[in-house]
Amino acid sequence: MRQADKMSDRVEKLMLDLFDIEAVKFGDFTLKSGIQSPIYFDLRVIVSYPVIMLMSAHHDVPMLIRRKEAKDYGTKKMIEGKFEPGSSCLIVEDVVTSGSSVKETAESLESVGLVVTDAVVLLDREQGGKQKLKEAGIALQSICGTSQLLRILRKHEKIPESVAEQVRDFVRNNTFPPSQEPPVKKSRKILSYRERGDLCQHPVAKQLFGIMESKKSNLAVSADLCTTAQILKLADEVGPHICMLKTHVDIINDFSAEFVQSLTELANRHEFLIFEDRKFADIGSTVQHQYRDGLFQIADWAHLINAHSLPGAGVLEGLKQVGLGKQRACLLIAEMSSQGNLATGEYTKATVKMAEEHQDFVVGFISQSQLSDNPAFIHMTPGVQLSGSGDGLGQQYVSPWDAVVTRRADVIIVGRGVYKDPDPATAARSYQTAAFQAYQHRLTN
Ligand code: 5BU
Repeated sequence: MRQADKMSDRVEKLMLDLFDIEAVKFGDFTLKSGIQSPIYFDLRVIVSYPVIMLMSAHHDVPMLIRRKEAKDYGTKKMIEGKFEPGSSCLIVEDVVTSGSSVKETAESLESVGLVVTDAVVLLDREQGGKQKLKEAGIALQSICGTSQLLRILRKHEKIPESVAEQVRDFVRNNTFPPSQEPPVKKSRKILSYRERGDLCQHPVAKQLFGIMESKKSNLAVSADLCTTAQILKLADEVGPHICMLKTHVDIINDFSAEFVQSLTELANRHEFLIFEDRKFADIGSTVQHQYRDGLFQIADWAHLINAHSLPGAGVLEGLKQVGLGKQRACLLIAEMSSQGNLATGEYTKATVKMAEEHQDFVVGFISQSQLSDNPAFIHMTPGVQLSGSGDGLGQQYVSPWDAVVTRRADVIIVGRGVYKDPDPATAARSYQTAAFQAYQHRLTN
């Protein structure tokens, strides 16, 4: 027997069962909306029907439950169950009429960072819900619709033709009209930095989102200078305008423990994090030493470091063993700003996957575009300048607006645009304003 025939036989059997247990009733019913209906579905009885109840156990996927109202005691959660922000969630409903209940459920799920693109429903009353949900970007699959149900019940002479006709008339006259708007691709609500900070597990990511929100800054300045005095002077000047200072510690001529201490004091005073752009790219055992030991002892002072995914997951395992105990975090380099770089396509995709598998340590990406829907991941984009398109050595620049609005960066990283300016504090303020206004534009559009 063909697969499709088997399926339709099972649907037929299920519909007859639902009729027999009175989950589908015919008569004169007042619906929640106040409308009089000749057909009524009461699928609460299927708690004794294991088909739906066992879906998640049968497929071994975690199940979440949405409360109608947040309980007013305990955790006050609308969504019960364990999940990672950014995970996809399939909505399973019993009956769909106008689609508004599925839409509300999708909105609750999205407000906690879950991604909703599909819903399945046992019975579609065929009153416009499918179209409404399509407009909202949710594809609805139903096991059976009213018209098929009526055909099955008529075939088995469970109801007279007059009742079937009455129901068909009712559906025809009570279909929710599709909206006048042309279908648009669903745009998910953009969460604020504060909301994303609340969703993060890692303390460094939480702290960074908190600083970005309270200082109104999504600007990181790259202090690519070669003396400690120059770096400390710059950090003090731009400190009020930045959420993060990025260093290249191996270009400093006079590195010392005192420098680290002074930089840490400035970071505390001005409230910014320190990111050492070390780009670890060796086997786990070697990067462990590079991170912990040597002249720089990076793990002792840098809140954040970054790594190439090129060596495979071992690079993260090695760094993690040093950094996790110190509550440090890592960014993976998924894309680069330089002309002709090879971090593209499958390499970038594999990097995102690696980050997803190491969320206890990896808090985001150095990238040129948004690569993950997971709101806990921070995307940082270098190669940003207000004027200038390149540096003659492969660097390629985009504007703060392009980086944040078009490419969906969370943080812009600016080096020469700030520290080469005769007045770095004013330059930093300009970049801060441009990038934060771009973020606010994204939030409201
Ligand atoms: P610039 O002066 O704004 O061009 O400095 C950019 C900084 O970001 C510099 O420290 C680079 O090492 C760093 N960077 C980058 O420019 N592009 C990349 O793809 C990565 C890092 Br990864």
